Amino acid sequence: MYGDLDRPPLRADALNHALAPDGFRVEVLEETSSTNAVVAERARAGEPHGLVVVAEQQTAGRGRLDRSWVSPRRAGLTFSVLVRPSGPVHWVPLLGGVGVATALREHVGVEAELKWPNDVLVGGKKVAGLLAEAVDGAVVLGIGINVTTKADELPVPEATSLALEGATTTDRDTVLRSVLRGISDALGDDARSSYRELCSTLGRQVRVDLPGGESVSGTAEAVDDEGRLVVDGRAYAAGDVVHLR
Ligand code: BT5
Repeated sequence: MYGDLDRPPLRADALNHALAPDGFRVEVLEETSSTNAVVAERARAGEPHGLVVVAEQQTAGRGRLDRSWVSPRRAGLTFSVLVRPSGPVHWVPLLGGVGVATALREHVGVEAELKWPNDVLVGGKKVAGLLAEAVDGAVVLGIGINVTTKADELPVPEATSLALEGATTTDRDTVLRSVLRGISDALGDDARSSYRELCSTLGRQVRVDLPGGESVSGTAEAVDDEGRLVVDGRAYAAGDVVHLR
């Protein structure tokens, strides 16, 4: 087991001080069900852009569809950002992924890439996942990143953590600061071309498992203006991608 010394708590005051110039207000909760649920509630109540709620532990962390996100207390970062986009909402989750992947590459020393729609992979394994939910014109961008998680703590064999991939830092304050700044830059610059560069799905043979239960296989050719994945000429708005080769 990791003791408290190995997994220190986040420092809310320092985070707020560092991130206020970037327009973020950070709240750290010791435990909650799901940070997406907390931020969605605040969005409905009219909270402005820039709220970030981080939980040291989630008891009901969510993935897409009815899946869950599982992470031991303080082993990772689990947080949600309230985004009130000035442009089209379709690209917000994809640009969020660009922010995460760019920050991990530039400040954390891992070769992060994106699997459509927005899994963050290192060495082909998932180090982070994003879940975007639309709430009254706002987007709640939920992000889970495995930081010091050990192999036997990861829920699935296709997962990894920054520590396991030889990151130059596993200090969660540092990683969170870099990632939030990365997200702010990616949203501000409308970094669609960066998405296409970082997305290792493009140009590959893939299988897309569609929400209805069907699957299609083919070449992932493009991501269109609505953020959909184009496979052999047909665009798909949702689904789980398997990279075949
Ligand atoms: C995602 O869903 O990858 C989106 C995950 C978003 C989590 C954040 S944490 C903060 C915020 N609050 C929330 O409640 N959620 C967001 P999806 O693509 O559906 O992947 C879920 C699948 O990934 C699961 O079914 C597992 O197979 C796997 N998984 C679960 N926990 C994982 C972990 N820690 N690392 C890697 N894979 C994981």
